[in-house]
Amino acid sequence: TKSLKETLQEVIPAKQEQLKKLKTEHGQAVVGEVKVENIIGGMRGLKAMLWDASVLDPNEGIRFHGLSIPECQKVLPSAPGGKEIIAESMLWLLLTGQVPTPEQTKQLSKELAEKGDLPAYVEKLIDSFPTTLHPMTQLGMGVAALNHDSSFQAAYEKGMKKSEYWTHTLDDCIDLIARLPALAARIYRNVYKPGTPLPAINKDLDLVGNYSNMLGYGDNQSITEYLRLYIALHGDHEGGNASAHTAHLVGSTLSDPYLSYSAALFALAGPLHGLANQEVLRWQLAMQQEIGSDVSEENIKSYLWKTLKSGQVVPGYGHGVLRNPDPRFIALQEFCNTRPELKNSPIIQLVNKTSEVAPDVLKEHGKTKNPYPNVDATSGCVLYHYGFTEFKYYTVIFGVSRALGALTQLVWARALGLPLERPKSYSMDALEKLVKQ
Ligand code: FAM
Repeated sequence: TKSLKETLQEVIPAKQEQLKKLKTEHGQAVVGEVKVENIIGGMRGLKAMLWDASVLDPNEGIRFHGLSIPECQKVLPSAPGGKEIIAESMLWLLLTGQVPTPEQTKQLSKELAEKGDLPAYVEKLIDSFPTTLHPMTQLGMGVAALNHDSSFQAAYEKGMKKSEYWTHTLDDCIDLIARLPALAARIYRNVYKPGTPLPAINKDLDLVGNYSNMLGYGDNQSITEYLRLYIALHGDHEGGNASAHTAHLVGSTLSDPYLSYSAALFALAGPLHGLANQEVLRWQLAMQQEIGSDVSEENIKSYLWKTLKSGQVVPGYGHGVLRNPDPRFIALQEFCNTRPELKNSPIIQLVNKTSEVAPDVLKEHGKTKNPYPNVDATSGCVLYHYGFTEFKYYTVIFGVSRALGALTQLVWARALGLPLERPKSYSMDALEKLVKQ
């Protein structure tokens, strides 16, 4: 059985060759135009980044190395005794472009569990934070502090060859992914369950199985399976989203993976990005309180209008790229539909009903280019149903997940020798001058 590193060693030369060919044969080909509105509009729609592991089609949604979410659910190995995709099999697919065997997945689980303990100084750092510090701030700081042990940084200082960048990047990325559950669970325990003992990492469990266990949900197979699915599905969403892009940008300066991913986490902490799942829950609960048990279309509609008229966005709806219901939302809905306790849960029923009513209201409102639910329209509400009600923590789970894709790309950026990212900016005066020419 080939290890992850051996598999990567095999696939990298062909990709390096592909890039070289693309550059020499098509380097001057034009893929689009840049309008002033793109420059003003947050570069929306510009085809300007290389990101190999996943591509987001506006209508169809995400594909990981060409595989749709239902296809991934069919072919990617799950945890022993489980049914859902696990982080290890998604990570393997993202990194190598290949579907791992159950044996390879298990081997990777074992490697991650063995590397999963936090260094004592990071435990101390996390324990020193006030419990009122937002969990995402704590996570970002903890991840940055892990760079104390960066293999990439140490090798760079000694003077490594460019061809060795990726192996050290991979070592750091695997170490970081391995340690995320212990870090994220420690934050949860400190903030929400102070004084309760944190279970040790179980070497026979997968990454998310351990995470769930350390959070205190290890006995609940249903929530553990949900976390596995959620974390695998959220792993990557091409390169232009704020967190992935931040990791890529910071990594391009040859900052190590810990610093790069910590920067990404602070982008994820914004309400228009990763914080949306906590916002959705807050908003759905306020709706539930206002409309009470009469979950009629009319009541939901008028609550939606109330939100819009007060100048707020409807959280969980719209997307920078997608123009259809998010297939990740659909996959989570299907997870709920196959479990009676979730199907009958009042909050899930409200989410489902809202997803039927909101698109027409948002179309009538006429602003958003995508009136359909994104993944966060339901992700936090499922956790809430399970009694996992500390919604300020939800983005941390997203942060554990997004590491899979953002860190994959760091490995590839170094393997492909991608340069420092440096787009050209203009002042308004300079732009005016440019368009008048
Ligand atoms: N409710 C009300 N208005 C909305 C809206 C929504 N859900 N989504 C977009 N709009 C507005 C938007 O504010 C903008 O208004 P202005 O012209 O007044 O600035 C207009 O519609 C055009 O926006 P767009 O081009 O359709 O969307 P953007 O690409 O600018 O923004 C989002 C994309 C996701 C930031 C935006 O749809 C939004 O704010 N959604 C609600 C928050 C949310 O659910 N974020 C989670 C995104 C998620 F996928 C993730 O990162 N996890």
